[in-house]
Amino acid sequence: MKITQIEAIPFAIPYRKPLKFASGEVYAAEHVLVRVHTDDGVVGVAEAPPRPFTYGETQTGIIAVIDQIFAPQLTGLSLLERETMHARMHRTVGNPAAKAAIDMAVWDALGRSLDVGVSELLGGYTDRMRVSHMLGFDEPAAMVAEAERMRDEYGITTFKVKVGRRPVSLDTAVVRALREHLGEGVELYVDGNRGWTAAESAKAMQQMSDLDLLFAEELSPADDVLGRRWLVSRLDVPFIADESAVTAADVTREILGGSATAINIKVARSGFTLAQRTHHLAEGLGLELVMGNQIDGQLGSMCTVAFGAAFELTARRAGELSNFLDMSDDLLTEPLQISGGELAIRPGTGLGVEIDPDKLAHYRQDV
Ligand code: MUC
Ligand code: MG
Repeated sequence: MKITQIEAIPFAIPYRKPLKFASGEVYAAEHVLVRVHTDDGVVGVAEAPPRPFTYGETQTGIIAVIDQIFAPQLTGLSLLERETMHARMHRTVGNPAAKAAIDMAVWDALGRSLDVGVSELLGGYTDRMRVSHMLGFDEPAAMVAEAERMRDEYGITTFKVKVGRRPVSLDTAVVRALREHLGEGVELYVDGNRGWTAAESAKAMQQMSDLDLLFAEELSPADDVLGRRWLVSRLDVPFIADESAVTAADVTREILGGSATAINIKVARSGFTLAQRTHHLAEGLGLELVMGNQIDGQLGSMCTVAFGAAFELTARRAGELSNFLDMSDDLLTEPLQISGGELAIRPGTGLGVEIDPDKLAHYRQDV
């Protein structure tokens, strides 16, 4: 179970329609496929989605940090020495998606080596999650039509609505239209990606106070410390910290400082090992958890559901697992299927998915 090689392979798959939100927009999945090889011939896989507008990582930077720093540090370690791996990677600040993809590929390789599923290895609570679909910026009618299609085709009844535009009425009109067209039976929450000030956020939440929102996420910047604390203290729904709470230490700071009351776990930026730490901390603090989406492809979405299904606290809420549906293609031999509003983990060992060599050859950018 010794690591012999770590590969970082760039690939690009276009989106059928871009996803737009307050801090950026994504037109193509320009991700990095990470493969961890062992001396037993096992290969673990995961994908790293660079999000320069949130974490400062780029596709080229992820490949460079893996090739030049992490691969030499980790080659030769056993798959079981995960704390040693993290101690070594921790010497380099930042680079969350690069570290996370290595961590998840190691867990996949470990599951394959032990002949067990990763989700069972992590916690094994259940085998599926309800799905929440993230709706990017558009006109109200287009966002309603997308939500209706997701409900009718896939049975999805939870929607995260991107907000943070100015004036705030652009977004509050969308949320109102969604509630009016979809009715009381759906769950709606909003994510501002820091686009509004605290005062704008309070105004928007006031305008939507009759719309029965489940959560509000990262409406204003956490760096606006007093404003954010003021905002969170006056809301009557949990306020989710997403990009402001990447590590367990960030979670502690944001929660104890009164700047959030719930947490978004994204395995794309924490991997399974650090996500476990955040999960356990949140459980101890009595916080709501939502499994988030870093605009993941199918491999990343499988990683998210594998972690989310492993614990009662993360399986309780719908996970953001469906944005791969907007991609024109993917790398897996068997595409993920959402049905009845749910996504299930795959039976089998590791993550239970395989990379299609022809698709990888077609989409990889380094040959
Ligand atoms: C979110 O929850 O903020 C968009 C980019 C990213 O990294 O995450 C999102 C979704
Ligand atoms: Mg978010």
